[in-house]
Parts: sequence; C-alpha cells; structure tokens
Amino acid sequence: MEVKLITCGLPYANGKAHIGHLRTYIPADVYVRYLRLMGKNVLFICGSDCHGTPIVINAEKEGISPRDLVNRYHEHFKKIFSAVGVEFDFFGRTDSDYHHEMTVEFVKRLIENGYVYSKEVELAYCPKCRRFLPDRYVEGICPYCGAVARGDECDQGCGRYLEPGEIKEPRCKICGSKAEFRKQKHFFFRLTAFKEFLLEYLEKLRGTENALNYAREWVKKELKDWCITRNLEWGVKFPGEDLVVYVWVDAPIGYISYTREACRVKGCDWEKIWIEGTNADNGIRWTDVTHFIGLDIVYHHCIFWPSMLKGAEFALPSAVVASGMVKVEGKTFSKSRGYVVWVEDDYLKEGFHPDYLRYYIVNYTSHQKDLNFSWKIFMEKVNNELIANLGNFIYRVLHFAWKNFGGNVWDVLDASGDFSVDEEVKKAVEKAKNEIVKAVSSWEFKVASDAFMELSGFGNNYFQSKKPWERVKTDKVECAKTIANCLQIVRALVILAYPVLPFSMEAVGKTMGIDVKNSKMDDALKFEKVNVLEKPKPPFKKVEEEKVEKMEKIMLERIRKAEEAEKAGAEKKPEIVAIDDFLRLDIRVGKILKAERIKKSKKLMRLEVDVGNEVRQIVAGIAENHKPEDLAGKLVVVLANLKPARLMGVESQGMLLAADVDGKAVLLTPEREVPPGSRVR
Ligand code: B3M
Ligand code: ZN
Repeated sequence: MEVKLITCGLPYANGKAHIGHLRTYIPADVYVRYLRLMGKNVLFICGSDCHGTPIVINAEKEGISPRDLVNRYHEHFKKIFSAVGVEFDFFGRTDSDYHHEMTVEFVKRLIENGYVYSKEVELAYCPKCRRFLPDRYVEGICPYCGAVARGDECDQGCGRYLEPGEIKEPRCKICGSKAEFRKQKHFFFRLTAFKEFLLEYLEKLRGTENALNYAREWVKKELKDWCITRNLEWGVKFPGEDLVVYVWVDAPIGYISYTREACRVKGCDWEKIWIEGTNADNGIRWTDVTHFIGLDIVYHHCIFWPSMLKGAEFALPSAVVASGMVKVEGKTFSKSRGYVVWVEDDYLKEGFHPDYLRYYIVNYTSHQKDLNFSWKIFMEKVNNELIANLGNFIYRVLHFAWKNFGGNVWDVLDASGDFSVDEEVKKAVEKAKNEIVKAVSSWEFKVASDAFMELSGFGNNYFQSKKPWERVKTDKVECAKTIANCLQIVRALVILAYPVLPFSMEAVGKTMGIDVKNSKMDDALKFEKVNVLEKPKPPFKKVEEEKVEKMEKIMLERIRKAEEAEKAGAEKKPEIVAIDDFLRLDIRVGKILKAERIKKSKKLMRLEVDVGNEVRQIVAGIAENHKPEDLAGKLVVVLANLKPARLMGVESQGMLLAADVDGKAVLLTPEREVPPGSRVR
C-alpha cells in the first residue's frame, strides 16, 4: 500500500515546548491516528531543527557548545511528545550525519541544475569581533518600515523577511559596536526562475485556505532570489566553501533525510515518496506528503520549499495544512511578555491529563482559526463537556452493566433469544462515523470531535429515556437490551474518540477487551457482543477550581514580571560597551562648596562644586531628600564632560552620580577623604 507521509514543522532545539508548538503537533497526531483507523499506511515524521544563529547565540550565552544545547532540547521535545501522545514514527535531528549528507546532495543538485549562483554582497561586519554578522547577530533598522529589526526579519515592524545586507545602520548584537559593510561572496538560489511554476503549483496544491490564500497572494508579488549561505561554523557546510547553508534551506530537507532514515529502519522506499512521487499533472510530479505547519512559516513551505524541490527534481508535496495562531488568556501568545503555557512546567508537572489538552486544542475552534487558551475555559471544557457528557455516558453504562449484569448482558439476552441493535442507535453511530471521515479529510478536527461528542450526547439521552435503573427491577431483559445498545455506543465512542483522547480511550477499551490501537474505523459499526471485563473507573477526573486559580496566579505573576522587566529594559537597556567607551567619560570627585534650592522647583538644587581645576555650577535633582545645609563640604562624584544643559533656566555644567532608590537620589561619595578632581575609573 502506498505510503502517506505526514510531517510537522521541525521545532528549533532552542527552548522548551509550549502550547504554541502543540497547536500544530497535536492536530497532526490526531490526523495520523484517524488516517490509520481508516486503514491508511501512514509515516509520521518530525525532528529537531538544530541549526541557525539563535541556537549559536544562546549556546554562546550559556558558555556551552551548540551541540550541547541541541542535545538538551532534542531530548526535551522527545519526552514532551511522548507524554502528550504525539507519536512520531521517526524523530530525527538536522545536526546528524545523515541529514548533512542529504542536504549536501540536495544543494549539489540545485547547483548542477543551474539554480545557484554566487555574488559579491555587502554584509554587516563587526570590526571589533572581527566577524561577519549573519541574521540575528546583527540589529539595525528595517529598510522598508524604519522599525528596529534584526538581521533576518523585521520582527517588531512590518514583519518582512530581510535578506543579508538589507538591514540599515547595523550594530553587532554581541559587542554592541557599530558594524560596517564589507564585501563577501555568497550564494543565491534563483527563486525568480520559479514564478510560473509556483503559480501553477499553488493553484493545485491542497491544504487549508489560510495557507493557500497567503501563498497565492505572495507569489503574484515580486519574488527575489534568496541568499542561501551564511558565515557560521555551526550548520551544513556549503560544498567547497567556508560557509554554511542557511538554516531555512537545510531544515525542510530534514523532511527528506528523516524519511530516508525512517525508511532505512522500517523498510519503506524513500525514493518512491520523494523522487518518483504518486502522479504527474502538467509537469508537476506530486507526492502524497502533507505538511502540518504554523501559519508563520507558510512562506517557507509554499514558496521556498516547492521551488527548491522542483529545482532539485524531487516530487512535490500535495498538501500544506496551517494551524491558526495561539492566544493565551485572550492575548497574543508571547514568551517574552509572559503569555505562554509551558507544556512541562505549567501542564504536565501540575498533573493535568494530556488528553484534556488534546481535546481543548482540537475542539476549541477550527484548525485554521486562532486558538485562545484560558485556564477557565480549559476547566469548563473538561468538566462540562468531556466529563459531563462523554465521561458520564461511558461510566454510567459500564458501571450499570458491571453492577447489574456482572459486566455481561448477553447471557440474559441470549436466553431471551431476542436482541437487535435499535435503528436509532445504528443511525446515530453511522452519522458520527461519516461526519468524522468527512471532517478529517478536510482537516476539520473540531467538526470531527463535535461529532463524537454529539454521539455521546445521544447516548446520554437514550439511557435517560429508557430508565434502565427502573427497568432492572421490573424487566431485566428490556433493561439488558438498553444496556446492550448503550454498550454499542460506548464501543463506537472508544474508537471514534481515540485519535483525540488516546490515553483515556485506550483505557476504556481495555476494560471492554477492545484493542483500540489496532482497530479500524468500521469496527465502530460492528454491533457485536461486547462485555465489561473489569470494574470500570470513571475515564476522566474533574479539574478543580482551586487548581485553575493557582494556574491563573502563576500566569498573572509571570505577566507582571515580564511587564516589569520590559519597563526596566525600555528605560535603560544596558548595552555592552568597550573600555574605551567608558574612558571617554570624565568622572571625578568633587567637593560641594555651596548648595541652594532653586525657586519654584521641588526637586532641583543649585550647587557650586569644586572639581579640582575649577568650580562648576551643577543643577541636581536632590532637593526632595537633602537639605542645603547638610551638603556643603560633602565629597561627591561628578560626570564632568557632560554637555551643559539648562534646567529651570539655570545652566548645569555636569552631573552628580547617585544611586536611584525608588526614584530618590542617594549620592555616591568616596570611601575616604580625597582631593577634589581625583579621576574615577
Ligand atoms: N524550525 C520552526 C518555526 O519557525 C522552524 C520550522 C522549520 S520547518 C522545516 O516554526
Ligand atoms: Zn561585535
């Protein structure tokens, strides 16, 4: 059977997993599980994205090697994925030999096919660090909108992707000094050659509208050739040069190298998937590959990636599925501003069940829309939907069957010789199954999960209307019929809800002897005998209000701290300076000769200060907590080469140095008597 390859965007091995990651990975896993239930032969792959400047910079900051940093987060992601039930068949890493080999092969094919050329470009160079400054090593001004930007992206302004050399007024991110432009040879990918191809490809590409619409708009605008090399040590070496391949070139090639590696282990044919493809249409060789990605990387997957594949003569993915963005408590997701839920610390370590988050992410809204994570809504969805509806139905049926029939209703029914599944039950199960199949094929996981919840709602009403708890006393056979029907619904639910709730449905399945992992969708429609084999447990536990309050508190505190940090940062963001920068300041000890308040000012005082070779008039904001009479004769520290300024009409020829304690100036003074004019350094 042909392989259907499903991939997820590769997480950077550069930080911990958060809810933004799971917003893509969980629906992808749900999709894969549904496909398998439908009998498809699926290969589900992903892996760490290990290259790029942020990883090198963070490793430098921590004083460890990029490899060590990558090892740490690679293991972290593996652990998290398994804890939340995202089960990849293969989880690779781009710093592996097999990936480097694949990337070099790929780039060589692009070169041979004439899609790569070299060009001298002017790049930001730091004369102090004596190095070129790729991507995030440089900060400056966006040439398009004038906002502060980093080397590869105008992240605070217009959001444009910036090519090397484009940034204005570059500064070295490491030492803070002004960068200069220097010429260097770099390599470019001829993206402009793919416009016609892309227009046609995007016309036929399948996927979610959000991805397709963006991509179709972009391709109509001007495309630019793309610099694909960087001055870095860490990365895949560009053949024959002292450069590495840009991370956004090697990362998607990971989809291929991981497939090759997965196939080596599992015995499938990677060339069939990535080279031969499944069918051809107007010169486009398609392959049954579906990329699950976040909305922010549509450009890379719908413009760059297909052009690279076409240029290197690989087959072309047939679908790109983009998840909407994430909000946390109603605000745009942001790690730096504290609007984040960390999967390990805030969720798993707090003891929340992974299925709850899976249900929330899949069921909150359509896959394409923004998902808002709020702890209150989380509690409501778990308690009022999962538990009140699904959990309640499953448990009440299993419990009733166990208590009143020892788990086996068929003995009573066989003896009576009279049982068939109610038409309305059959219809309800069939309806749910059909809706799910249809919804899944268009990546509408909310619709799919609503369908099994509706079936469970039907089950609750059915149970309620038949009143088995009364019948059990009057007509055991009738009662057994009701429960037998309900058990059919439970079995269907176990199978139909399993992709979303794998842990809990597997457990319920076990209670009934159903091996849900190896079941097929149509087993939901089997309507055969099924028993309760052991004392059932409620499938879900309530989320307690206090717990949610605790989580909200943690979140609020984090947001508050982030706000504070931002404020402090905005006031004075300490920049790294060199010693010569410091030596440009003329800081000396001075002696206050005279002090008086400035009329009409609460804060300001006029001082006469002996700075060694002269007496300066200095205006200082110290009147609120100092008396003039206490100041005369005091030794202070003066910045003596500050440009003179007028304050309340009085010229100030320097500045006193003081500690800022809650907005009050606490004057600095030498530890013992020294002559006025002594230099401070
Ligand atoms: N490593 C993560 C991101 O930008 C990036 C994805 C690569 S997919 C080939 O979301
Ligand atoms: Zn520098």
